[in-house]
Amino acid sequence: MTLRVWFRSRSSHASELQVDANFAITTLAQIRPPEIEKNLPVILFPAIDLKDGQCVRLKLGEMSEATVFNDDPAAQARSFQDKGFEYLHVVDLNGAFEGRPVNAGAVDAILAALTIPVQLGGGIRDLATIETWLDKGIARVILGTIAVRDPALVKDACRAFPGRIAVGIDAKGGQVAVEGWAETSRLTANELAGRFEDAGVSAIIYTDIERDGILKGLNLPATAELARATSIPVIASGGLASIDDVKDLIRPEYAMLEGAITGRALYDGRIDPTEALALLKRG
Ligand code: AMZ
Repeated sequence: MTLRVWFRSRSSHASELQVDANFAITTLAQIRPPEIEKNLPVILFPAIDLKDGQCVRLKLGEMSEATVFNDDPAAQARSFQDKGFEYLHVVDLNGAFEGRPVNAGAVDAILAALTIPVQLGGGIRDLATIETWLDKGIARVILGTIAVRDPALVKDACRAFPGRIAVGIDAKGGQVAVEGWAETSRLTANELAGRFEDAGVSAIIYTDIERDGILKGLNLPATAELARATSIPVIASGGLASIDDVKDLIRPEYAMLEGAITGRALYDGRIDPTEALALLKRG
């Protein structure tokens, strides 16, 4: 049995899907009808970055520059959900540096405390770890280093877990950084994204490292440039500083973006969640 359906993509693209008898979903073709670009919801993802079991924010990805905002990640996650956020972004920072999950206990506690979906990155480097997290209830995993080192693994994961694999592309000086951003590859963001065209990656989270954690404002022009170069929905990350960034997200030229990550500005109280979420709902 083959069932073909159309779905509204959060990106600037719609995709024709084929759902086979095993309910595996394969993208058959991608088109860009401009009329569906309007009025799609923009997701604001509150971020929980975990270091040594605590919720922290770093500056420019430096572990030595950590500010602890909460020592109870599950309570922090619950508070974001209670404020109306609909999707949580979690990073296991120790995991990203060590190449394996380190803050699994804190992630388990977050999952137990929430009903909203959670995306998780940091130290997820093989299929077994991907499967473990998805079985535990992570909505989608974010693959960073492995997307540079072993793109075939990302493609295998997309086939095995349709709709549940995102790629994290973190760029510094135009080059993609890996291993907790301690190393820089020779790839540009566009080159890396190009490797996954038609692979079934559900989203790219694009971080401008040179803005991350220092409230410099989102780099929306560069994020939009990446979004125009790929059919994969793109999420903006790094530097979101104020409600003005949120307002920019609903400008027509950025309508193709799936959403944005907010970290320090939220913890600092520079953004009022109710105001931000109301703006995005109207947009
Ligand atoms: O802040 C950092 N130094 C950092 C960070 N936030 N290093 C990696 N990461 C995040 C990426 C992505 O979500 O933005 O970790 C994830 C990638 O981890 P890995 O282990 O797949 O490279």
